[in-house]
Amino acid sequence: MLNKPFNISKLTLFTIDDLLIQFMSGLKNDLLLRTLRGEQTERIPVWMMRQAGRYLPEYRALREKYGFFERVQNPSLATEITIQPVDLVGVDAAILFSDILVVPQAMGLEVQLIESKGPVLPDPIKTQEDLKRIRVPDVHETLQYVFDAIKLTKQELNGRVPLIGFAGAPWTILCYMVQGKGSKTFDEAKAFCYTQPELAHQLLQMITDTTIAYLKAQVKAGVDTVQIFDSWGGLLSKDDFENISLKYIRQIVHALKDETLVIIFAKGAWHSLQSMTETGAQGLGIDWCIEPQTARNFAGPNISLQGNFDPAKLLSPIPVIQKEVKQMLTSFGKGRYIANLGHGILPNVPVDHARAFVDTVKTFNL
Ligand code: 1CP
Repeated sequence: MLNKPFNISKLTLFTIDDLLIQFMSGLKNDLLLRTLRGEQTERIPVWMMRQAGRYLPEYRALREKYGFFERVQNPSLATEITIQPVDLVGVDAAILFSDILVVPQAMGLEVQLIESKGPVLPDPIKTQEDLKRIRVPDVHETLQYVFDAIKLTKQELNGRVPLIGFAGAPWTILCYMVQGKGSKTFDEAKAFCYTQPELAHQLLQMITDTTIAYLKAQVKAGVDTVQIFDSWGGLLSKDDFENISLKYIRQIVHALKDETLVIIFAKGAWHSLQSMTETGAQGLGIDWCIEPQTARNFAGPNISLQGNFDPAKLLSPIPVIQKEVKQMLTSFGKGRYIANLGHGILPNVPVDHARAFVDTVKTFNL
């Protein structure tokens, strides 16, 4: 009788078990974590990739005053930006405001963020000689500001929602370290892997070792789960993805498996969803170019899928967003599903459209 669900508010149904788990984890809303563990939840959790960013006027105001890395390296600014979408849009998880490029920076490469141009690394890696300029750093010496930001954010969140930590996948980090800037094709990074494979694997291993230490320290500082962003995984063929990307992601998931829950998001790498599931990760991000049912068939039943709303569709009128979101939720079906976009939110999305996305998920009954 005690374990019958009962109403606490109009929206939520809790069982005594749910309440006990939530009490033990110190989180008032742990929908995301329970979904990753494959447990039943009263509704689908929702967050948005790049939710802390330029579509929010409150973020743009801080952007006027402080440089990008100033915002990233100052724990109280990073905390404020991390929490903005929780307060303003009502997402079920916070993701630490930082960037995947703090890793090459910590390894010894200069990284600049140039207004309207994106990231620039003026001295990229091209030769064996260049490799001598970088190292696997002590993450506490180089990235302590991230761990301080995590501790402060956890304090300020005060258990409202889980905090997601993250890092780039080694292949995606190599893309920037070799190409030196953003690119549609990352042709120089690919050529580097194809013409100097030994060097490429040395570099990928150094990035992997750094990332493992970095993510372990994020977990120790308090993040509740981590996401590995392989934004450029989809530029590789299935075989190359296995050899250049997944091999290293596997090492990372393996190193973290007893410490936290892991989500892999390899944009465009639909062909490898099954292999990614076999890494032991608990979540798989997917983009809008694969249908939910096809992704589920590839991934099997034992992993949570996350995605896959086309970010550009948030520019549609609100009633269209509501209709399309409901259609997406229906296609994914019940259980092991986290609502999200298929890539980062665009800077020109009106805040009330982002809120409509989140609210439609939160009020949806399957
Ligand atoms: O204010 C600004 O103009 C800076 C824009 C910006 C922001 C808000 C950059 C520069 N990074 C970030 C934050 C960021 N980056 C987060 C914060 C947490 C969140 O809200 O999600 C995260 C998770 C990232 C991760 C990131 N950085 C990725 C992987 C995710 C993705 O979108 O594919 C990548 C590829 C980067 C590199 C990067 N940093 C910034 C930009 C504009 C880019 C992309 C450049 C390119 O297109 O190649």
